[in-house]
Amino acid sequence: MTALIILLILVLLVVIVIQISKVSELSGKIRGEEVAEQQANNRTAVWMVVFMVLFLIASVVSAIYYKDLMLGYGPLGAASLHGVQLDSVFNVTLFFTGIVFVVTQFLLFWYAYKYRKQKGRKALFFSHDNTLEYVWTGIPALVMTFLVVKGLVVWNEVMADVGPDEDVIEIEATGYQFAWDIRYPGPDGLLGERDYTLIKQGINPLGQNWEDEKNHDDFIADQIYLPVNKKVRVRITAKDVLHNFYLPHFRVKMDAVPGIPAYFVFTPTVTTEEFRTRLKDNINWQDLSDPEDPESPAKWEAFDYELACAELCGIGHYSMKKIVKVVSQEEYDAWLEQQKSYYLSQVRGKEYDPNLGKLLKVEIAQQKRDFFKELDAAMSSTEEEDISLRLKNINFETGSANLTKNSRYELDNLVAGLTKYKDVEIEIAGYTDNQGDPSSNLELSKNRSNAVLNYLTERGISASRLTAVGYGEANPTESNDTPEGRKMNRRIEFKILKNKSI
Ligand SMILES: [Cu+2]
Repeated sequence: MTALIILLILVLLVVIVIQISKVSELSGKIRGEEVAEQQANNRTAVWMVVFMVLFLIASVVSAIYYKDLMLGYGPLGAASLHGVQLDSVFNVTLFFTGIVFVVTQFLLFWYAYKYRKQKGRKALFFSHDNTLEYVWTGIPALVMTFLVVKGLVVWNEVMADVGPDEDVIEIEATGYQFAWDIRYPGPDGLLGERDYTLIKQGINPLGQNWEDEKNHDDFIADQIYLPVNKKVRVRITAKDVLHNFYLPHFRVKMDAVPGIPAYFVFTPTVTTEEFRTRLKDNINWQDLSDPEDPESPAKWEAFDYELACAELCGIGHYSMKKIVKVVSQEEYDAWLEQQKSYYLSQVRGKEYDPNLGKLLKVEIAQQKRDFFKELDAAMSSTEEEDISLRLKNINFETGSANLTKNSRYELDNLVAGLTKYKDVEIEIAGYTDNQGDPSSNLELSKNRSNAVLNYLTERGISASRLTAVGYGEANPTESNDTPEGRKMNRRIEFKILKNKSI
């Protein structure tokens, strides 16, 4: 409705101007052409000055009015270390160009007024003036040099790569029509190799080389999580066409070009929560985040940093948005803990897994983490009873007490555990399933727990802290009717003898 009214007013204004010019044309004919022309010139000249004043006032007022909605001003100050510098470069440039803007606009309209055509006035012939040439070449050259040098200094700082030993989180953003895949390096802190020929939709979307160990713990995150005040290096790539990795609040912007590696290093300095507090008292952020829903939170409460694609890359371009969360180191660590390696959750054990049958470093590390998680929990528990823990990754050759090669990692975890808690005494308990003769099962379980005991004593654990017991078919944890259940029942446990420890 408002737009319609404005349109009508504009149409009416045009009609009025046409009518006035018709009237002055007619009056001109009556009064004589020359006088009429002089009057028209005077009128136009005055309008020029009026327009200049209104135009300059509108420029300044609108800039002040919209200040808080523009990046770099009010609550939208930079949320990264280098962003503050970039904003200052923009402000310095705006200061000089602002002066030039006001002066040139003033002169343009003022001269149009002053030198309007008047009877008897002749134009001055002016061919050349050296001083003027010096002034209007020299001053802009000086100002430009200053701006360029200042800009270059900041550019070199902003675009500097990380040093070899710097503490940095490296992540990778791959743009494609129409989303971003954000890859994190996992606990090893290193991103694995990629090869575009390995890309397979649904199986290996990024073309990660699964024979590269660094890939085994990499994960693809659905949001960008970053700890505050920690340097981040983003590898920026694209799979199909040109995209642009744009984090407006952090002043990060870089083209993502297929086949050309690019990067951006930045340090977020304001957490999402802190940024919301910045917006809390600002008038532009008080409306409902969803105008249709009166229960929805205010805009400032619903605020999130976001990643956008700043390249018109196709019809779904607008949907290339991802939420960015900047959190404390503790929250970041907790989030990391929950993320699942793409390889281990989607590829491991499938027919296209090139590492079938191999125990991987990442799995050994996981075994260790799991082992200590359980052991530490058991040791800090206030439970008076003895606590039994299953050694999940110890296996024997079929029907014998020979430990398989890969069992050594779990055994080494146990050695480390007993070294960490040096006052603990344990019982090593061997169990079998119910297949075969019960007495030979009992014998086998005894031999197996003894094999574990021997391994421990060979690695310096005092035999006085260890007891090996074979329980045979006793105490099944699962039904012996299924192969899976029997597999679970064939096991080695160790019991922390609470009452004997100090
Ligand atoms: Cu895009």
